[in-house]
Amino acid sequence: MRKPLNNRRAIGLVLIAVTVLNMPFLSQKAIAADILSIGFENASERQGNCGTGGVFCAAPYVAVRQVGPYINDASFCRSGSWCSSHVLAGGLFQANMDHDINMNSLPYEGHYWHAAWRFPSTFRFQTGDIDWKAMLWESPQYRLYFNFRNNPNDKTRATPAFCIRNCQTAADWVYGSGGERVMTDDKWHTVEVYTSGSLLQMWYDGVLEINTTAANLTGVVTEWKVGTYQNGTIPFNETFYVDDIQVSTQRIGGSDPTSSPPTEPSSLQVR
Ligand SMILES: [Ca+2]
Repeated sequence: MRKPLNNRRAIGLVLIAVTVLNMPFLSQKAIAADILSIGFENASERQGNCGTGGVFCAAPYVAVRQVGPYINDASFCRSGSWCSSHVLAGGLFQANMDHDINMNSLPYEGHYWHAAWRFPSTFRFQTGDIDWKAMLWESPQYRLYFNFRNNPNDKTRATPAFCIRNCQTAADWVYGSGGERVMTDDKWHTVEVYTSGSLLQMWYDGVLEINTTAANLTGVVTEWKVGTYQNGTIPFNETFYVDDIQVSTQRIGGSDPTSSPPTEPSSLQVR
């Protein structure tokens, strides 16, 4: 026969509920980043004055080619009211459209790198090159890529992939455990990368998909590019969207496109 709740049990259950509801993994949106945060919410962020303490993003970070116009629509953007569109002109070759951020020689070690993309249903990856570089880290020694490596036979699909060393051989690449997926679902998707020496981790939509200690992420980052950097040809006029470009010493989080309900902890007991 089930015993009625006494006061202590009731208080315990309330405390557990409050704790679970406040857990960061329930957050749909990215939380604050302590080094860099570009949510495009004000003119300063849209113009590139995006760092803290005037240290970062002092140089213009706008793309090699056109970025924009900026979108002002809270029902569409991932955070706040504003996000960035990247307009690709059909037929363009090597359309490099990045938020090109001066990181002022920030060390790789101990940093989380985050951004969100949205590809509308009409979007198609470029032709002639499967690698659509979504994040690039430039350092005096090398450049590293996070790519949406697309399917040459289906330009709606791609696999999140990371070049962990010098990007010259297949062994330099690691792939998200979720494998190839449809990218053109018109939903926001987040990528968060943690770099520290040999350790590289990548969360896609809040799920840890790459977790390797075979990386070589030492030294400093002079430039960090977010958006697209590619060698192929754009098939036709099209647009994709970016929001919440962030760098932090703490996990940023976010669980697009839908927040999963938490799994009930099995070890908790009400005493
Ligand atoms: Ca925003």
